[in-house]
This record gives sequence, C-alpha cells and structure tokens, in this order.
Amino acid sequence: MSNGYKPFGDYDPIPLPHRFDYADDEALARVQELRTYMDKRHSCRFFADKPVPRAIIENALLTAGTAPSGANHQPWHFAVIGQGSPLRTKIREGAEAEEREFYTGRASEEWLNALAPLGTDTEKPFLETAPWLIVVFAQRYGVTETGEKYKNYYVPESVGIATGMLITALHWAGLSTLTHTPSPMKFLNELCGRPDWEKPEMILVVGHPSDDATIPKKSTMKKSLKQLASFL
Ligand code: IYR
Repeated sequence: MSNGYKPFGDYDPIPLPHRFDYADDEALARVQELRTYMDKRHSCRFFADKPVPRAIIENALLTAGTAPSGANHQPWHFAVIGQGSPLRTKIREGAEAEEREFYTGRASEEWLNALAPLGTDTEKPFLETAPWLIVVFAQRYGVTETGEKYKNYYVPESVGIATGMLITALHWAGLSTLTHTPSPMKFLNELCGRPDWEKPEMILVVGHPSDDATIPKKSTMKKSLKQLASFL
C-alpha cells in the first residue's frame, strides 16, 4: 500500500503523536455535546435523490479506516456504488429477491413480530434512490502486494467498529444512513467483484432524507444508562 502498510514486522515505536489534555469540565462538556448530536442520528428508510459530493463519502471512509482492528490488519473493504450505476438495479433486484423469501417463509414468527414496529417490508426503493450505497465487506484474509494471503483476526469486531465510525462520520456531515442487511448477502460478492473470502456484512445506504421521511417511534426508545451499563 502507498503508506507503506505491511501486515507483519517488528515493534517500531514512535512517541504518542496526539494528546488531548482537556480539563475534566471541558471533557464533560465535549462528551455531552457529542451525545446530544448522536441522539439526533436516526436510521432512515426514505431517501431523497439529491446528490452528495463524492469527497464527503471519501472522507467518511477514511474516518472509518482509522478504526482499531485486530493486529491492525484493517480487515475491511468498502465497495461504493454511486447514483446511476447499472449495479443499482441489480443490487435492488438481488436484495428484494432475498427479502421476499425472508418475509414469506424464512423468518420466524418471533423475528417478524420483532420487525413489525419498524414497518419494514420487501420493497427497497432506497437502493435505487439514495445517492450512495456502501457495501461493507469483512475480509477473512488479507492479501499482500505480492499476492500472499494472511489471516485476519477479530474480523467481525473490527468491521463493526469501523462501520460505527463510518456511520458517525456520515452523521457528522449531516447525512442520513440505513444499515440494510438483506440476508443472505452472497449475491453482493459477485456484483461488487469481491473474492469469496470476503463476507458482505451490510449495505450502508447514504444520502439526504426525503421531505416526507418518517421513522418508527420505537426506534427513539433507547436503553437508559442503568439498563445499558453496570459500574462494578
Ligand atoms: N433484512 C430485512 C429484515 C430486517 C431485519 C432486521 I434484524 C432489521 O433490523 C430490519 C430489517 C429487511 O431489510 O427488511
């Protein structure tokens, strides 16, 4: 890679390059500000076709790329599909075919009941409407510049963290996202030209919300601190 990234090597330390010695009250104000902003992130299923400049997506992807990962192997690949690509129809067709199977048989009664408050169904128009789709791939193996395969570690954890940071970066830019998970997603390997040792994890749908966008009320109900954490 151009930055000299190599999967293997000896410990080669440099002094910690960045420090932030905020006073406690300033740190508290900062984390509260972020919390207030993150509280305004909502998964959105209704997108406008308004374009979003590619540079915004590129910067969000590079933010995701700063995520911690197992042995710093960065076991992710993001396949980005812009507006007007012929792949859009194919992805929509592939996803809706899987969804039809899911909603009419594959999903358990319990699962369908859990989804009812979200109002999801087999129709996924946003796959064609939204300006960007980012297909998140988890790399079970990496490949060196000379073509040697090497194992990656903590792959789902690493990719989950990077995707969270990607969502955060896009929200920071004021964009809406949807983590869409047609299941199974194998059709995305072929459509995106990715090798079979990469697992598609989700499609991140990115853009501006439509004027009449709604969200399920249930999605605003978040666990309290007491429910989500215990201080031991
Ligand atoms: N993949 C389906 C079903 C679905 C499953 C879960 I878990 C969700 O949080 C939302 C939807 C779909 O996209 O409709």
